[in-house]
Amino acid sequence: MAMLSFESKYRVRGGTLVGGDLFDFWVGPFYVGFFGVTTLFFALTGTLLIIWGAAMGEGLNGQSWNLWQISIAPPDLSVGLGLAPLDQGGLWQVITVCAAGAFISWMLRQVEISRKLGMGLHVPFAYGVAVSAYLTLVVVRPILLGAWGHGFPYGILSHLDWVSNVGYQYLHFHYNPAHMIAITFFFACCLALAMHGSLILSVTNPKKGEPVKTSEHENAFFRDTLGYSIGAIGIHRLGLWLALLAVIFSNVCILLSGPFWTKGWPEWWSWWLNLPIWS
Ligand code: UQ1
Repeated sequence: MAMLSFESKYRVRGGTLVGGDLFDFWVGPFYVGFFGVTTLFFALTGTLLIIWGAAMGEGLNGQSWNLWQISIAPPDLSVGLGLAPLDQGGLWQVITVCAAGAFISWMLRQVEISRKLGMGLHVPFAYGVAVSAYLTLVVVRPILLGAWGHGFPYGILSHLDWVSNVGYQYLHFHYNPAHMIAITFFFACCLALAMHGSLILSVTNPKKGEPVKTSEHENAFFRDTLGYSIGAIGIHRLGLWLALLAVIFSNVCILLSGPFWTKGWPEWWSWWLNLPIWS
């Protein structure tokens, strides 16, 4: 693949965490590195195992090769935190190791590339928060509950069923306070991106013949509308935190459900009715 003229300037040696110079090279546009190799290994192995599981007829209703119904289920709750035979949830366990291995390898490859370029580690950090959501669901919460069977099944429809079932187990999941906060951050994140995206496109799209507008225009617009401008770097800090907090509170909301609260979430709010001020 052709290299862009400026690319060679950034193809510098070093910054690796593992392997020294051994994997410090590119294949076409892609940086390899030790963690590029491990990402590829785990991702390929995990994917092939899912396909193998589908071929073994692990799907819902015993159907395989129906894309919607293909599902690799975790072991029965009775297995606890032990290892299960491959056809009884063991495959799910191996695939989970592959997925975690691939996600963490990808993050560490981002760290190596950031170090190579002398950048901050914000990208791997943000990506790591996304990975934490997966690990919370299939590793941390199952361990706290004492069984791998609490993880979600790997299938398009089956994982939706899992979300629905776990939700109804707590009667009305929207009463989960951490769920409420997470949703608030998700919505605020969408609002911030819509405001920022529209603002940037508006200043870079002036009337014909006029020059592109400046950051002064951006500040002036929001000072005129809201009385406040958060600034060019500020909006990116805000956006990143809104996104990260959405995921972090999602982790909290599902970790509370089961390990720390087993009743319906609507009942949690009885602390309000039980306040002594009402008597
Ligand atoms: C903003 O104030 C700002 O600074 C000029 C931006 O930078 C380009 C923005 O994108 C947005 C959306 C705002 C407005 C945001 C708030 C929180 C007032």
